[in-house]
Amino acid sequence: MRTQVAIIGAGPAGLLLSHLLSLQGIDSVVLEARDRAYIEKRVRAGVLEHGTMELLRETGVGARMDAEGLPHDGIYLRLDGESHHVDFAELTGRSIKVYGQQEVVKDLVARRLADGGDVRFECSEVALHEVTSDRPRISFVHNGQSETLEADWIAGCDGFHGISRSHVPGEDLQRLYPFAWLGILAHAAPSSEELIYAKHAHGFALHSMRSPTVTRNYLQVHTDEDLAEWPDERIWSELSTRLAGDDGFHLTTGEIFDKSVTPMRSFVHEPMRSGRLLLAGDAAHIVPPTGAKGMNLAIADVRVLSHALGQWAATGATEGLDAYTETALARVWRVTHFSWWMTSMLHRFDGYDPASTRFDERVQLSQLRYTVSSRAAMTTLAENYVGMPFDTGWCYS
Ligand code: RFL
Ligand code: PHB
Repeated sequence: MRTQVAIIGAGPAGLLLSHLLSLQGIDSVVLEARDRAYIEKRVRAGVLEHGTMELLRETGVGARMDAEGLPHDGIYLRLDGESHHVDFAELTGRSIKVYGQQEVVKDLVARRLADGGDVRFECSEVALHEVTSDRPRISFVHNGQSETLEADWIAGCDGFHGISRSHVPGEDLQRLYPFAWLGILAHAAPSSEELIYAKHAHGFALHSMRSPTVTRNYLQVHTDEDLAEWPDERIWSELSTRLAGDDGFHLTTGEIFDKSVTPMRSFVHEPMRSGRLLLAGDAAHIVPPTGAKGMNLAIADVRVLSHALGQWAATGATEGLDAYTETALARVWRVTHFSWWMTSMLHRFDGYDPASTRFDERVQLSQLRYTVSSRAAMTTLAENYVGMPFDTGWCYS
């Protein structure tokens, strides 16, 4: 079996790459380890940047997002109960949308299959061969049969725990954080029009949503937190305490139908290419979720990659592919800094040295007070949150 671009992983990165390639007449095959129902139910990101929305719309996969996604013009930052609105629309002229990652995945799978795309679920024993030669291959097992897929290029879109990154020699740069997020989904109406990012003496909390009847909330917890110690009443009580505000905020509760603990990490692998293997999305980098950036960054990578592959398919030129690592990493590091900054500003850090911990708390508080009181600082937050534009050298347009 042969294709132009073999794609490993049917997450947002792999599926969107396959779609963007097909719009340029480039053939691809997507190999996914899980089944379709699993990837369409996996609960993860919820916030789409301005540029992500535009890209989905421009390429014909934004209709349901526009009909069902929740438009947001800003966020609230809460500082021990004191509320501050960051008005994205006024500060940047741009906004965001709350639309679950699994909905984006559903829309992309439906479109690939409607267009006759080749997406193979439940592939096992996926292995890469000779990625630095002109004839890279992937071997895998599908429906009990051993198969080989030859390609001109391989896109490793297989997430943080995938196999592709190990075939790209280079450097892992990372920062671990001494806390995790306990996330819940509940049948309860959102208690605020906008997302609330709260810094509280007990730790960080985030109030988000998925629809007019479903809320998504997060609590900062220890990295080794045992979910069994978090019965529903304790979660609601802790959320109410940390999210409480001076604006009469009242947290609506309801049945919790999903609970998980996610460790926090910043990670970048450099470079993002070896020979004919190109990494995109979480396969190459991850950010802590405080800036709502991971899926948006995965999408930004494949936007660059699809243009580079389009140039190669049309003319045989590899300038775009040769520049892929450098072009993609410029945005990766901007987003990595922003996510680290939001995380550092809003979480409780318990250090070993009490004097240093108190020092860090004062600096953190000063940073947060400056951010909510200076228009310049608030604009910095806003323009990064809605996403840096693609037309100013971040990406080919
Ligand atoms: P994915 O989504 O992990 O997809 C990778 C796919 O590859 C498959 N796979 C393999 N397939 C074949 N062979 C193998 N050997 C394979 N190994 C793995 C996997 O089954 C999977 O289907 O990576 P991708 O496409 O790069 O997308 C990245 C995003 O999923 C991720 O960055 C976001 O979810 C991060 N994130 C957020 N991002 C945002 O932009 N906004 C947010 O609001 C946001 N909130 C979050 C988040 C992530 C969270 N968690 C759970 C990590 C909130 C949370 C709690
Ligand atoms: C979410 O709704 O899941 C969400 C929102 C904002 C974040 C992270 C996650 O920063």
